[in-house]
Amino acid sequence: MDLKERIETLLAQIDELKASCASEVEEIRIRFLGKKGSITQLFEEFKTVLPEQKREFGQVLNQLKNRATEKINALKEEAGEEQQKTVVEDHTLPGDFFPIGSRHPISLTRAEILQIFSRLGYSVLEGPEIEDDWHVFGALNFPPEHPARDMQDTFFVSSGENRVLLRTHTSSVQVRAMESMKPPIRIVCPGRVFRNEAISARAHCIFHQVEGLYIDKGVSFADLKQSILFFAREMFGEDAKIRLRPSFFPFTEPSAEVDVSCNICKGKGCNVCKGTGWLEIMGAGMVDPNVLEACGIDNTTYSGFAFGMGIERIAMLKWQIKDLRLYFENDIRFLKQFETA
Ligand code: 2NL
Repeated sequence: MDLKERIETLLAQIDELKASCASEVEEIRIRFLGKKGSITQLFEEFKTVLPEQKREFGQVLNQLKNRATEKINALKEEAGEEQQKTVVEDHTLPGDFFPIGSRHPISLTRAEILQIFSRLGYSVLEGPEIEDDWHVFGALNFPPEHPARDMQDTFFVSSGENRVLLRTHTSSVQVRAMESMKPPIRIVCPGRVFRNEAISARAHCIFHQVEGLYIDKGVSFADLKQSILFFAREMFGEDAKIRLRPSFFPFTEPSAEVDVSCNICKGKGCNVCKGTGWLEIMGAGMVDPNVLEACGIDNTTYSGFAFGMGIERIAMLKWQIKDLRLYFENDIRFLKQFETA
């Protein structure tokens, strides 16, 4: 084929070119105009053309190059538009995924506890985390030398006559309620509490409590037992049983430690209940008459019961969480497991 024929063949090829994406256009450009491209090669060969023919061939060669460049630019533009169209118009593409997070096991458990007691007619009451000696210890029948008042257990904000401290239990909220309300009083008090303890798998210096208080005429220990049994069945399933062991708290008399039957081995004994078939869930008792008096409630007319539980502990039993520190680390792999809880 002579030069003229080859130029004509290339011109026909260029008119027919099609491309569906930008990378195909680039391939075409390399094939024709790249360093070793067919048009580039013709320019090499043009150097050997006889001087009298140079004028004629030079013109057609330049025309060929311009046609190729125009065509490639047009294809480029088309491919770009095509790509944009896809993005704008394809409504079947999946949307962007936004992670919505999940509620923390402590808030889930807190909400469930409060919900159960609200069905028994309890109101939810919150109070200050920073307290005075009276509301945390004095009104609750703690003797002046009680070890819980010690520096080792309590965080103090200030010392001296009217020392200010972080509450070690939410009983302080119940003391405030008794001081300001007339019986009947039926409240649950959730909140953060603070103890000066070394952090480990089983202890933390900040944890969460729900305390409950019921004061009226003729409230008895039988009422306490039935209310706690109702709670245990709602929280751990209708087969749940409870067991009360004698205990001591300065603010209740008599006092008890409450166990629930192990919901993992159904009471047979496993490593969670350490072979006993029982798990401790709370402390409880009849409000000490000294506490009622200190809070301005007539202890000859009224009686009441109170109880207190750690939310971390209830959540541990519910989901077999083995280490308290998991609650505070906010490791997304731990938190994600409660997405549907
Ligand atoms: C526990 C034990 C308990 C109370 C808390 C209480 C509050 C008032 C009066 C009397 Cl104002 N008692 N609270 C009673 C018994 C036990 O908590 O082990 N908590 C985690």
